[in-house]
Amino acid sequence: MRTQVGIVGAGPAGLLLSHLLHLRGVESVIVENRSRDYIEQRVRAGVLEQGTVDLLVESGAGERLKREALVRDGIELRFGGRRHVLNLKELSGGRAYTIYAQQEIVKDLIGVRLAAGGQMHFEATDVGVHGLDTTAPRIRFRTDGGQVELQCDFIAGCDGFHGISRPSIPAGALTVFERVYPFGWLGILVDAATPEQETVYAWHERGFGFFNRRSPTLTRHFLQVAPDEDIANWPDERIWRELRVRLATDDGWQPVEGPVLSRNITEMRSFVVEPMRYGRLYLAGDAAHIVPPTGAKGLNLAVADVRVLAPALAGYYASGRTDLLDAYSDTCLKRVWRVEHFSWWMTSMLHRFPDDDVFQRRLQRSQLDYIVSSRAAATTLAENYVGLPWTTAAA
Ligand code: RFL
Repeated sequence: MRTQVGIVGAGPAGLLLSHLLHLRGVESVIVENRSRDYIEQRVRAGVLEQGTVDLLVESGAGERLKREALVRDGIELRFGGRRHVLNLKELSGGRAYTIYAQQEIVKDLIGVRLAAGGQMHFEATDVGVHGLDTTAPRIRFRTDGGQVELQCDFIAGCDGFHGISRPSIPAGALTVFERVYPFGWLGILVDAATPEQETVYAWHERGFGFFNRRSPTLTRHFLQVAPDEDIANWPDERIWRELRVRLATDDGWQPVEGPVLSRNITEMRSFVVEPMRYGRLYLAGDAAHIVPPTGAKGLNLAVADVRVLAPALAGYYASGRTDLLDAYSDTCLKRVWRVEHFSWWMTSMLHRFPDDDVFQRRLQRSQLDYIVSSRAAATTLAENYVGLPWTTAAA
């Protein structure tokens, strides 16, 4: 089997890359180790930057998103019993953010790929990448039909943080930058709509709390918990009780309760590898970098990577140029580090750290007070949250 670009992983990065390459006349094959059903149900991100939405719509993958997504102008910072709404759209000169679940993007992208005759192998096992430093890299995997060797010109490693692409690069060829946070997030998806329009971020002595409306009928809540917390210790009643305490307002806010449709605990990590390339393997999305979800950036960054990679690969096929491919890693890393900083900053400001003393808590409160009282400080948060403009034109 042969293709131009072999893609490992059918998450947002791999699927969107395949779609953008197709629009530019470049052929690709996706190899995914989970079932289609599994990846179409996996609950993860929900907050999309303006640029992510624009790219999905312009590329023809945003029809349902345009109809169903919730466009939001502001967020609320909640602390000291008070609500502080920041109008991000006004602060950022007209850019908004959009709520549309990651699994819906995955469904939409699989739909457009299948409609265009795209090749995707789900439930592949023993996936491996080989010959990365040659001009003939290969993806080997096993399907129901037996062992397959996919010969490629290039491989895109879009297989997330736990995938096989990054670990296939020889030790010493990559530099790793990492920070693991001493807490996790317990997330629930609830079958009930909250009246609040804004995404709410709460600072509280007992730890961080969050919720936003995911759709006209669903709400997503997060609570900071210990990193090794056992989810069995969190029956519904305890979750609701904790949300009531951490998100309490002087005017008597109460969560809108409903059946809990899913629950999980996520670790919190910042992680970057440099460079995002080895030979003919290009890493994109969570395979190359992770941010704690406080800034709502991981999926957006995955989209930003493939927005650079697709035209770089297409430029190679159109005219043999390699300068865009050579610049890929440096181009992406500029945005990656901006987003790493923003995500670390939001996380540090809003969470309770085990070794925090009273001094540290006062500093956090001062920072929050400053954001909700200074237009300059609020603008910094706003323009990062809705997403800084792309700095490179898509060639
Ligand atoms: P993904 O989505 O992990 O997709 C990787 C795909 O590769 C497959 N795979 C393999 N395939 C073949 N062979 C192997 N050996 C393989 N190993 C893995 C996997 O099955 C999967 O299908 O990576 P990608 O495409 O880079 O996308 C990244 C995003 O998924 C991630 O950054 C976001 O979910 C992060 N995130 C958020 N990002 C946002 O932009 N906005 C948000 O509001 C937001 N909220 C969140 C989040 C992540 C969270 N968790 C669960 C980590 C909230 C949470 C709680």
